[in-house]
Amino acid sequence: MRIGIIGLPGSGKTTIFNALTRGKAQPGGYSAAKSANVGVAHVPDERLDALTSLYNPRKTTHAEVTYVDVPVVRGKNEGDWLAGEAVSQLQKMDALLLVVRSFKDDALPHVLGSIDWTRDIEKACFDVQFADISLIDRRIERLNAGMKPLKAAEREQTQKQIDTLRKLQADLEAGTPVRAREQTDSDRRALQDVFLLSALPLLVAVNTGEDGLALAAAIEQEAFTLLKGPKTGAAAICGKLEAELAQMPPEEEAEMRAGLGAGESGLNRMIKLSYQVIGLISFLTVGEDEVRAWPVPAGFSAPRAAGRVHSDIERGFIRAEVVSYDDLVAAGSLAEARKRGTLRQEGREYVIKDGDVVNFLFSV
Ligand SMILES: Nc1nc2c(ncn2[C@@H]2O[C@H](COP(=O)(O)OP(=O)(O)OP(=O)(O)O)[C@@H](O)[C@H]2O)c(=O)[nH]1
Ligand SMILES: [Mg+2]
Repeated sequence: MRIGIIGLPGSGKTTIFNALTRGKAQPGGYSAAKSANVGVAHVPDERLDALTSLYNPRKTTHAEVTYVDVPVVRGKNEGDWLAGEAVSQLQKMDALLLVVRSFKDDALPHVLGSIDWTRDIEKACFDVQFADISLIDRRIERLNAGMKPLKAAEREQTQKQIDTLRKLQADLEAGTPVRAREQTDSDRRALQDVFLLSALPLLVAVNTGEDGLALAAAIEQEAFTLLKGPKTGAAAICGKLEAELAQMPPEEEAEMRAGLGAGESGLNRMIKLSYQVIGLISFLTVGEDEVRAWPVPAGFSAPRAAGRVHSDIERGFIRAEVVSYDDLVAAGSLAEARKRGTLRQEGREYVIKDGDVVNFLFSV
């Protein structure tokens, strides 16, 4: 799970990257970094905290999300930022995180001359869709070039693919990102080997100054309305403050947060959203050694989920003992849950749900 961070030059991408991953990448100076910054964030999960108190394990392991801070291109125009190498790096991501600037700082001029984060969202979406239109053009050129030696039936297939791509392109030109479409089978086939950026889930981090803290809910609502569509999400994050908090020892950080009087941080909301828009859920395992959250795509069967723990467990899968997190906490232990009948035996067909506490039985 890799999420690519994008946004206009100077919007605060590297600052937010540092906040999300507790990283120490150098912000400022127009993409000081020549290569991408890559870092990992732990997905906050209150259930893990509660299970850790219950089991007192040697180790607690959170699910993780990887963030990639892709350096933007400085083009001829101030607004050019998405081109060439940046596009090919982003094509490998599972989702995009767009950072837009809403903090005010007279010492740092905005590349478009004024602070207007909703305009920046619209511009970025336009630029992403424009990049996709070019990617489709190139794909169609290549398909056309390869037509000649094909047999009639193959040629017809390729022509169908080109027609579908043209349709996608027309929609992009009309402002509809690929993610907002109901995808047909022929869409899926045509998209298989052209990785379009607007097909990826899109998150927006509105980078506010400290005065944005009180407005977070309103900002998020406004961003949400603007994005509409499925596979999108938004959080207001005070980038600079969060990047500083991320460098503090945990106790000091907690004290500072309490002092600020804010509820859950935008940062936590963003990490959770990142996890959700990619379509991941967590199942949990417990024990004296380790309490752990395991990320799996929604819809995974029990044996496939078991394969994430170890391939042997998938191969030798017998059954899974499953209790929901709530039922386990209510019972206080697996043994008590078993007595109460809330611990169930599930077979190969069982679809793992978010918050399932699972013990796999297997033999190899
Ligand atoms: N006052 C204030 N300054 C910020 C905030 N977030 C970022 N900055 C500053 O804005 C400048 C640009 O931030 P970066 O994080 O480097 O932005 P970026 O998007 O990575 O920039 P490029 O990689 O050059 O495109 C830096 O000087 C940051 O310290 C904020 O919330 N408040
Ligand atoms: Mg940067």
